[in-house]
Amino acid sequence: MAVQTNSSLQMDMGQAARLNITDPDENSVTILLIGKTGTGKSSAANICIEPSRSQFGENPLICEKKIRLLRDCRTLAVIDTPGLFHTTISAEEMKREMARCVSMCAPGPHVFLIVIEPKRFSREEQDMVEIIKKMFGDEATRYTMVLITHGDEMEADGVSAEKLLYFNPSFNEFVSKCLGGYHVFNNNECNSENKKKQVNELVEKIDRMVQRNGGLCYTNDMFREAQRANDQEMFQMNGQGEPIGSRDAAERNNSFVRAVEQTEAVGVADVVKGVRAVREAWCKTQ
Ligand SMILES: Nc1nc2c(ncn2[C@@H]2O[C@H](COP(=O)(O)OP(=O)(O)OP(=O)(O)O)[C@@H](O)[C@H]2O)c(=O)[nH]1
Ligand SMILES: [Mg+2]
Repeated sequence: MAVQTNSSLQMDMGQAARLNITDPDENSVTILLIGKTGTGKSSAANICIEPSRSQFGENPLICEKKIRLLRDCRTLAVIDTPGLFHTTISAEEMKREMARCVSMCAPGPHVFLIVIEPKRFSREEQDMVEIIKKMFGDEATRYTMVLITHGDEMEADGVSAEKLLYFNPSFNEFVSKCLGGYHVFNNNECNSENKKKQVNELVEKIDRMVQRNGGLCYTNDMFREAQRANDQEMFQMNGQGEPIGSRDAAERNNSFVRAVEQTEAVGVADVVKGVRAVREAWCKTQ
């Protein structure tokens, strides 16, 4: 039975139990997609997850997580986030969604996949690595990778990623800060074999990066704390696989989520400050 919780965590509960997804570190790959509005995060998430009934991106203002099985029997968990610098979401809503996103990633993501539409690469994106550091801690940069979308348009224009890196020094500088390198996606790809190929290649690159990082996902105390809310939600399902209001209880008992609620509202344009405030408030509770 597929379950939709109020945090948009969707999965097949029977399958999840069989796959032992509560031990995500060894048996799964967790991708956190992050980036500016409209860069292709949800489209890329859909390619990764091979949507059947439901799709990422129906509500662009919430974090969503979906899980699928990889060919080597590991699970691939994909977390899509609202666009940073979104103008229609309030700072409070953004903070809550980022807290949910952290909780969905627990014990931590294997990759912070920064999604870039090359034609719209801007100053804001150049700062993205700093944003990730402020949100998740300095070490997180070792787990960052750039996902360049609109590979179809690049191909039509005869522009390769290598050319972009060669002719655009600020893009080059940005990519070199992401220690996992880059990968190109054509989210408009219709051929299912080609879709699978680009996902398999992405997962291979993530695996190589994780190996370089000692074979573990990125985690820190913040992610571990957030996992408690997630675990409580998972365990407190009723017999039909439906949550029993447990998310609320888990959130009330979770210092990370409480910290989110205690931070002061910030301007919508300054999402970074908002998420940083969440982190600092959480640190004070420790
Ligand atoms: N041609 C082409 N169009 C793409 C590609 N990826 C995304 N798009 C288009 O770009 C638009 C935005 O894509 P989304 O996947 O919704 O972007 P997003 O980052 O999830 O947007 P927000 O959730 O609003 O932040 C859509 O019209 C997509 O069809 C791509 O690789 N090639
Ligand atoms: Mg989206």
